[in-house]
Amino acid sequence: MAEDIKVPDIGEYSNVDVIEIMVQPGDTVAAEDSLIALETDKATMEIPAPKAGVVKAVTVKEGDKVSEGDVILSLEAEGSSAEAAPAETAVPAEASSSAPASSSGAPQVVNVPDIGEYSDVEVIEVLIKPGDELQEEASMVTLETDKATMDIPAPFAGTVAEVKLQEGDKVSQGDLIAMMTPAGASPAAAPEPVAEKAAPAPAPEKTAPAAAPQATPAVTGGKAHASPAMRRLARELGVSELATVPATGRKGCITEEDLKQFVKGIVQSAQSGGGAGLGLLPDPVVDFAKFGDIETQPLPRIKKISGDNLARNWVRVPHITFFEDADITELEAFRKGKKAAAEKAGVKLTPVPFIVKAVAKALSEFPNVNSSLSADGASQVFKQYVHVGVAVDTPKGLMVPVIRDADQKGIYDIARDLMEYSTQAREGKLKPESMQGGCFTISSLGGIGTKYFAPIVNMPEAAILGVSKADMKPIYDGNGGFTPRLMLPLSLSADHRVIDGAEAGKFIVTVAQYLSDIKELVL
Ligand code: CAO
Repeated sequence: MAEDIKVPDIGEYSNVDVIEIMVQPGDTVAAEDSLIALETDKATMEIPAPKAGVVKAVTVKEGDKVSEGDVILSLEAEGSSAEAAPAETAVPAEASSSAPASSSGAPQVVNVPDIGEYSDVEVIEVLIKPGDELQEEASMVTLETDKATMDIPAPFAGTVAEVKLQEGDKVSQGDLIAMMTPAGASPAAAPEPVAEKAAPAPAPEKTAPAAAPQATPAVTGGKAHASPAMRRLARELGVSELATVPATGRKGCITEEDLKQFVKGIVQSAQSGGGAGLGLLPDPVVDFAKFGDIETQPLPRIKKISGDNLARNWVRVPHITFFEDADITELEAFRKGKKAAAEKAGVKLTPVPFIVKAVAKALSEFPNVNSSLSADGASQVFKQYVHVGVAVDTPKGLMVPVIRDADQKGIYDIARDLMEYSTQAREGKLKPESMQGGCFTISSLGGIGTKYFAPIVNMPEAAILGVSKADMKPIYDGNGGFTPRLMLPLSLSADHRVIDGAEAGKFIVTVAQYLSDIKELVL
C-alpha cells in the first residue's frame, strides 16, 4: 500500500522552491535517500525518504513551491507490496524485457529516465560498449540540450549486453539506451529481443530503476560529483564546467570551498591581467559555402574544452622554447633487448616511459621547473612531489593523464601506467582525478614523426617537453670521423615568468644527458 510522503518540518520556511527532483516512479529508495531538493534564499536542503520503498508517483515538479505538510510523492514501503506480484505477471510480453533484476540473468532494458521538459535530445557521447561492467550510477551516455549537458547513469550495477543507440541519435524519456545484465545474475544466453526504439518507459513496476540524470559537464567520460546545492551555487557563480573544479569533498564531491577557491583563482587571474583587454580584432566570420560545398560538424566536447585552455595558455604564458638532441643509441639498444621480456610482463616498452623517467629525475633536481605560479601571480608554489602528465591523442581530442610520483617509479611501472591511462583516454573512460595534479607535461609525437615543435605550456605548470621522432644521424666523433647515432629531438617550452632561459637550457640538457646514459637513468 503506497503512502503519501510529505514535506517534513523545515523550520520557519514556507513556499520553498523545489529545485531538483531526485527520484522518479519505479525508483527503489533506501531510508534517508534524498528525494527532492528545496531551496530558500538562505539554504538548500534535501528531503530524505523516511523509510525504504519504491516510489509510486511524484506529485511535485521542479519550480513548484512547497511548505511543511505538502505531499511530494507516494511511496510503497519495502515489503508491503503484496499486490504488486500479480500485477507484474499481467504485464504484456513486450514489456517483460524491462523486468527488474532477476536471478535468471536475462539482460534488462535500460531506458532514458525522466529528463525534465526535454525531448529529442542529442546523444553527444556513448560511454559504454558491450561487455563493460558498470557500477550503479556509472555514466552510460551524455545528452546535450541547448541549455545543459547531462550524463545518464546506470540504474543498477551490471554488464552491458547491447548498446541500443549511437552518437548523434536524438532521444526522449523512455527511449532505449542499452540492455544490461544485472551484477550477480547468472549470464543469459542472449539478450531478449527488444525494439530498436523502445516505446515510452514501461510500467514502473517493470522498469529497471533509473537514477536521476545528472548535469555533468565533464571533461571526460568521468563526471563531476556535486550536490544540487553546489550545482545551484555553481550556476549562480557562472561555473559551467563543473568537472574542471578540483574536488576535495568526500568521494570526490565538490564542496562550497572548492567552488569559492576555483572562482577566486579565476578572479585573481583576471585582476592580474587575465587575458582581458587585449584589444584583439573580433574573429573573422566567413561564409565558406560561398566558395564550395561544405559540411559543418559540432566540435567534440573535449576539443572545445582543451581549445579554450590552450588559447588561454598561449596568450597568458610568455613562452620560451629550446631545442636539443638526445643521443639515445644506447637506450634504444637496451630497450630493444628488454622488449620481449617487457611484453611477457604485459608492458609495451616504447621510448616514452624512459623519457618520463628522465624528466622526473631532472624535475626532482630543478625545483623551479617543478613549481607553479600562484593564481594571483604573487607567489610561487614548490611541489614536493613529481607527477608527470603525458599528452594522449584520442579521437575526440587531446587528454593529459598524470603519472603520479614518476620519480619514484621504475620504467615498467611507468610503462604500465602509461598503457592503462592511454587506453582509458582513448575509450573515453579516463577519470577526472587521473588528469589532476600534474607538475609538468610531456607531449610525444615520436610515434608519428615530426622534427621539432614548440608545445604550449599546460598552465599552471611551468614547462612542457615536446618529443619528436628519433633518427639516425652522422655525429662527429672528434677524430675526423662521423659515427651513426640515434638522435632524439627534444623541445622544451617554459613559462619565462617562472623559469629563466639559462635554467630552462640546463634542464633540457640534463634530460638529454639522462637519456644518453642509460645507467644514470635506471639506477
Ligand atoms: N622516436 C621514434 N620512435 C618512437 C618514438 C620516438 N620518439 N616514440 C615512440 N616511438 C615508436 C614506439 O616505439 C612504437 O613503435 P613500436 O611499436 O615499434 O615499439 C611506435 O612509435 C608507436 O608508439 P605509441 O604511440 O603506440 O606509444 P608511445 O609510448 O610512443 O606513445 C602516447 C604513447 C600516448 C604518448 C602516444 O600514443 C600519443 O598519443 N602521442 C600523441 C601526443 C600528442 O598528440 N601530442 C600533442 C602535440 S601538440 O598539441
